[in-house]
Amino acid sequence: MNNKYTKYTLGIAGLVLMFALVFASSASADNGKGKGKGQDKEDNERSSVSCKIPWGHLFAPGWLKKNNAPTVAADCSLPKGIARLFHRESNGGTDTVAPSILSVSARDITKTAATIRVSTDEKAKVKVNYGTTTSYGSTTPQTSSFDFSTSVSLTGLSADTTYHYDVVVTDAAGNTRTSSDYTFKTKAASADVTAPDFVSVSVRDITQTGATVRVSVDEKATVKVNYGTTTSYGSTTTETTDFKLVTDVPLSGLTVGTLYHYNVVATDSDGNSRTFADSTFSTLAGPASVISGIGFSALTNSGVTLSWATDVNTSSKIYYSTTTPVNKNTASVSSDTTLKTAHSMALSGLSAATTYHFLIEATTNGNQVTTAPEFSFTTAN
Ligand SMILES: [Ca+2]
Ligand SMILES: [Ca+2]
Repeated sequence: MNNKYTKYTLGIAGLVLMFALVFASSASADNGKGKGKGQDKEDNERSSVSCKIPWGHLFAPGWLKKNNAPTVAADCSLPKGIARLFHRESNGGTDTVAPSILSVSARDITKTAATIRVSTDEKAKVKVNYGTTTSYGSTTPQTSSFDFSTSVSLTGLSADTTYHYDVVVTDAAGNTRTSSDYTFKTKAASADVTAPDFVSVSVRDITQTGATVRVSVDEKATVKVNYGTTTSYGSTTTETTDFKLVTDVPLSGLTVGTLYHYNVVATDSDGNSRTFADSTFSTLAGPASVISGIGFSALTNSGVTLSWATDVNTSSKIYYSTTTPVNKNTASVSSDTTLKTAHSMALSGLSAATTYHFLIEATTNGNQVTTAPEFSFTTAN
């Protein structure tokens, strides 16, 4: 047999034997309550053991219990699961070991912000000290939950600047460790000073109470829409958060059958903004009303009461004049803005023995206007 192969086989056999011994030892420790003199001696020896102890031991929770208070060098990096066992089950259940910091990195670095990612070997809360020198000067609030991996955002930074930072990790038992100093550099102020230009702006999917504004720009941008019934607008959509070439902005809660003014503001990722000129669209009108049952009563030499019905609630106007046909632009007008279906309106101050022509106009809350055919009456002598 090849000599090397023999050695290899023996090595494997030795490892298997070691594991067998380790697990047998942990099993007996779990079952046995008492300890002999020799056992105390072994505890003392093991209590100064470092993370360089044979790694097989670390996989046996019973061994950790049995050896009561083994210490691991503070900067020992242990696999997460093992570290958890170690920290919980050492020292008679009291955790006196600060979390080890497995990794620290700065990512998502922009001109004014960065995210510090911290990984620890046990769950920890994290805070970050940072500043332009190793004296730092700023500290984030400690994170609120204990985690193996934690991200901390730094904001309000200056562009093109080197920042120093360290991280402070604290476990649930209050053990704290502070990392060494790290640095990152924020991005330089951008050379892009050109606002996005509009390729097209259109309104689609118009309903009685809503519409969608589609904005197409020549570079990726966020968008918001100012809108209202006048060029003063009065309402503004929440600015979108995705930088896109084409963005649909839905408008809702609009009034039926109403002309709306709007403009669009597009902003690129460097904060350059451009506003599209004022435009308009009208929401769809609701169904028109039907006017019926026109009659008059209380006819005197100076007045009359007109009555009629509409099939849906409407406001109303009566246009009247002594000439025919009645011209809405020049006729006298009497208005009732109350929305209702049964209408009655008194006209007064009329001339005696005079024929008046009138038009009844009904307007729904959807701004659909219906005008009844022209009728007339003659006041008394
Ligand atoms: Ca700990
Ligand atoms: Ca730009």
